[in-house]
Amino acid sequence: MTKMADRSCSRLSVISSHINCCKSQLKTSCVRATSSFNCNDRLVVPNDFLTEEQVHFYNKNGYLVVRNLVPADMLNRFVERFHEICSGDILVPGMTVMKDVKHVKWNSPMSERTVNKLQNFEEDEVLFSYCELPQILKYVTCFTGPDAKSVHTMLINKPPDPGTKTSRHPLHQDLHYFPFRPANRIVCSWTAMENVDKQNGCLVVLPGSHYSPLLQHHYPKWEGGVNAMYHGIKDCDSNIPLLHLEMNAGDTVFFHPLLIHGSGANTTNRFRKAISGHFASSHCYYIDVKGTSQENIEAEVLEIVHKVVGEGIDLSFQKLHIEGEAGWGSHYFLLI
Ligand SMILES: O=C(O)CCC(=O)C(=O)O
Repeated sequence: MTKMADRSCSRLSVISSHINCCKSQLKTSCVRATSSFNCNDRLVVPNDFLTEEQVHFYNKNGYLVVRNLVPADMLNRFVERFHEICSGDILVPGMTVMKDVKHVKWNSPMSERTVNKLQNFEEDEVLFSYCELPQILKYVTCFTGPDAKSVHTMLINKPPDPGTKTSRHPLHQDLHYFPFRPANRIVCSWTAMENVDKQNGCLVVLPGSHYSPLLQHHYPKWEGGVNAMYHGIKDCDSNIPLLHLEMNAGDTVFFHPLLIHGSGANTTNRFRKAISGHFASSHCYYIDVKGTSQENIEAEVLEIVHKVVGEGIDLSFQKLHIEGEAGWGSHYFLLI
């Protein structure tokens, strides 16, 4: 707990160095949301950056692919950093390193073949530079508005699947994981770190599904097992017309948090890496998820965090997002 408290203090001081306020601003945000922020029913914030065609496409489909947005030298640096982290040379405070469920069972050591996700890399300056890229933020702010903040970060690795199909990611909506609203002011930016196609498990999306409500999620009953926190939409129709987003390294997709998406198994002997960030307007406000479909993810997150920091600590789903305790969520205002 002392270590955790130390880490929380250091995270908070990093946060203070990015911003002058945090919790108080978030807590008052719902007031400002109604008074000064009146385009929450729009999917795109009025701007003079996106073309009419791009606005129309995002409104209709809930995503927008921008080709060749992140340069190869940056992607190479991210890959290198991933290797440094897997080899244990670098420890990033607050970051969770996840192994594929089969490697958790087999107790395999950390490596590029076993680690499937780095989560919350805000305190790693190399990886976090992704979230600060002007060309990413230029698009992000078309959806969040100018006061964008980073709320979640991931580097997702999909090593060749050895036949267990555990490299699949079930169809889901990202809003399931977020206890704040409005959904229209949240966006994910997902950049392919290498060429991604149907064979190595590119993203699949259901165009237009961002008009659905937030659906009930649970763990799919997959024979080989499912990765921790990989909830999928309950009773999802297996015949829905999914679209494979085949992309080249550096291409980036921006998508709405209600868009139904996931990814298939990597059936090749290549890797499939992507780096992503979720951003939200600092006018977003927290909601109480009690009695909603998000109750199960709240319970699971709190159980995991309590195991790490001990019982008896006053935690809430919202507080974890504010303070980033135990590596879950963080708020770094980007003030652009
Ligand atoms: O990169 C992928 O395969 C899917 C990632 C994703 O949808 C997520 O982590 O929420």
